[in-house]
Amino acid sequence: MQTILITGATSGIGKATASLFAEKGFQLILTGRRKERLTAIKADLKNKFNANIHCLVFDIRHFEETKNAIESLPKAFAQIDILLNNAGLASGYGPIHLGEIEDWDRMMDTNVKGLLNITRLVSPDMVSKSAGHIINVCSTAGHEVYPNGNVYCASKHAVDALTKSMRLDLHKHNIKVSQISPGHVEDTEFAKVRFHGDQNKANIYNDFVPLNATNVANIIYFMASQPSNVNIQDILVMGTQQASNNHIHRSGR
Ligand code: NDP
Ligand code: 8X3
Repeated sequence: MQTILITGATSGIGKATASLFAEKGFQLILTGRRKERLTAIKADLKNKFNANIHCLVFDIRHFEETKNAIESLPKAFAQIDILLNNAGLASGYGPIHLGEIEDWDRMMDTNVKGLLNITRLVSPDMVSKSAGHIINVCSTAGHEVYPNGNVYCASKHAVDALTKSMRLDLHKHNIKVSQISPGHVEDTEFAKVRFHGDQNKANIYNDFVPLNATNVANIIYFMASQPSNVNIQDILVMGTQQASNNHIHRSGR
């Protein structure tokens, strides 16, 4: 049985991916800061799919906390086949000269340093066994920029650079490094978090149909289920009404 560790499994893309991989018979390590969410998701997936699940509660921004969590894994969960680097967020939306330092720290510490923290802890074991797959959740914001997106876009450009450079370092150890770069995705808490809980501002999907979290989970599963000689490097995917970060046909749902 293969084991996947999913960061940021308490909602959105991570939660949808946890459900799909449980259905497909994977053993899961689910992580996030909200313990009660993880407990409920574990019970639900155990009930639906009889899935083996271990939950780890930690803040990925802090290396020592992340290290303690990984080191606490029971033996049955210690061999990680797939690492899904999904935990991430946008915090704030505004021009650079009015940016909040706290928002900038939150995004860079989570999206870039958090991804690095867990990769540093999980990848050595993959190297020692010459097997493994790391899938990074990037964004269209890692490929192009848009007004008011400045630091979030920079953090996702950094993810794109790390995906490419991790692949250069790890391909000789038979480790696949892949990336998915979605445009707007609903059934997530992304917009609510970006707008600091302001539900009115977070209503950004009223007038077009974006991707949903299950669409993205399906693509992640497609990436993870290729034969051993195939590594999908990046999938850039948007809803049909979205052509780029700056071109959305808001013609209704
Ligand atoms: P959600 O807000 O629904 O999920 C984000 C997840 O990240 C949560 O499970 C959250 O868990 C976790 N997380 C955030 N900060 C931390 C932290 N400090 N430590 C540990 N876990 C953390 O949003 P999405 O599902 O949309 O986001 C998932 C990924 O997809 C992100 O990397 C995002 O940038 C990317 N993305 C999203 C798009 C969208 O339009 N929704 C489009 C393209 C990419 P908890 O709060 O419990 O810690
Ligand atoms: C999330 C999509 O367009 O808000 O990465 O940057 S977007």
